[in-house]
Amino acid sequence: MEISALQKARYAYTPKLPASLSREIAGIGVELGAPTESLADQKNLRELFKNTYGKPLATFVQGKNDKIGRKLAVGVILSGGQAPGGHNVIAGLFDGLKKGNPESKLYGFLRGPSGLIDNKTVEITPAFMDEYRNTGGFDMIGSGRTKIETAEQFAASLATAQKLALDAVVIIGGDDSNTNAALLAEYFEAHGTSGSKIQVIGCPKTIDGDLKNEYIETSFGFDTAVKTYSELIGNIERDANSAKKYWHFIKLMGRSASHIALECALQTQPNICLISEEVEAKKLSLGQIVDQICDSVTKRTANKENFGVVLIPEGLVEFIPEMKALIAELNDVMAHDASEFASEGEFLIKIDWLGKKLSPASTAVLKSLPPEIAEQFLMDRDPHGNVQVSRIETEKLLIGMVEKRLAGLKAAGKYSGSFSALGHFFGYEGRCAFPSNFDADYCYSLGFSAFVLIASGLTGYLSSVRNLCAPAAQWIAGGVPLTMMMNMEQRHGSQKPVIKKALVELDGAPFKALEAARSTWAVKTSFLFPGAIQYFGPPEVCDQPTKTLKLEHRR
Ligand code: FBP
Repeated sequence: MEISALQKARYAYTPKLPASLSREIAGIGVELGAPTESLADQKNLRELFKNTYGKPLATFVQGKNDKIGRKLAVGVILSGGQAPGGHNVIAGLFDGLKKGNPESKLYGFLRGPSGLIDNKTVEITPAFMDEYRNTGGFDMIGSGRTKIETAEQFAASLATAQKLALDAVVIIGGDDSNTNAALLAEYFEAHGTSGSKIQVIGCPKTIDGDLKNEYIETSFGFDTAVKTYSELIGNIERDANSAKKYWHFIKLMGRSASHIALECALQTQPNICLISEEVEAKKLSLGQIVDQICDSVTKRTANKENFGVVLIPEGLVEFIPEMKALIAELNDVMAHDASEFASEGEFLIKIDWLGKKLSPASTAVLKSLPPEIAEQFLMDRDPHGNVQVSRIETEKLLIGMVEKRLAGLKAAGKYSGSFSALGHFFGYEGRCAFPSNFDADYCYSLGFSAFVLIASGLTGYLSSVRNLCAPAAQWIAGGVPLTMMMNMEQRHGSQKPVIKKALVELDGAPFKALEAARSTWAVKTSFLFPGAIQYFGPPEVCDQPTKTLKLEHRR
């Protein structure tokens, strides 16, 4: 295999571990806290997770661990969208297993959870592992979005795990995949042969940054993805400031939450950064959002600056009240009348048919959209029932509406500038970058922690590494019970147990930092150019966590 110079250099990088995990393996003890409760809906969740509800928090400390040297067989799954650092989670898990007992085995399930259902595996050998250390991507074993949900799928998963004589399965995924991990842990506890119950451990992955809480400070991949996008945004800002002729509308991945857009704004200081959670809280209509953008455009024109940068979170449309209602109604129709919907064929026929199913207000909103955008609202949902926001071209929708509004202002003599806009979407560009030093270290530590949780006999936990603004040696490693992060939510038309998504908090320090600066940025060019991720060099350039993490956790 031909490899780049950087890939070769990254093979030689040794990820840092917290002190609690770098000691001699038999000295890694586990301290268990008091029983825990779920975030909400305790009664329902206790009932649904009879065997795994309410486990104690686990923290790794100096101590004696008699179980850690057992010979183990573990299977690992990469689930959902790619996020930089996934290979290092596998590396941490692999190295932990081999350190515990050189005869332990690690299997990779191919192409996501379906690999577990269909028993498609590869054994991870030392040579195979070495090809992927500190590299981006999930190509080592592939990923997928299959959801384990039917009785047959759960039974097939158990059969595979038993056939391979597994002690545990590790699921590396986001909120939906870890909800699946919680369900699988419960199923294995309820159905496994007594004495040989198969454990399930999750690891917090997603560039979206929305799998976080008191014990999970950030999901892995967020750090590298936002730094990659910020580099690109900074480059575009410099181009805009050089040519002085374009407004750039940049949609940023992140699904529902605006963490990525917010962090990129703090790193690059664009003219405008929309935050979906604020749009929802203030019940801003699409028209009001367009007004905000036009206000900045007209003020900058007055300063002879007919250029600028607007950041748009991917999930924005789901938070604009009239669009949110439309999407919710569409989701229900598509869940309950799926075959009828599919058989309606042509887009225009579908729209007519939907007119009979949707409320008059939602029908009007759908019909008011440019047809190519309306069509994007009707595309297939993902296996978890979510609308695929990455495929809705919000940046184009906003450009079109701003152009129209400015034309009106011009006709009324209230605007005299020129407006030429370009749309961009940054998403896939950031998901498979070489993990930053932060993500390389964090992921390796998460994988190693997953091993210690397994070796200590625990199940139904999410691997957790905290205190991330401190040097790696001071990170605090352990596990958080999956049920502790759950509540009940409406999915596919009924109430389901799910891990709660963390959205941007409007009283949180990162949003406050944006709020304090944005009126200046909207008018005055204040661009900041972070440049490319650096892997080698001074710590203030190479080893800084995100601004979000620092604002939320630096004491
Ligand atoms: P996960 O939640 O699985 O980590 O995926 C994140 C994400 O990158 C979102 O930001 C984006 O909306 C979605 O995946 C795109 O999905 P796909 O890769 O299936 O196109």
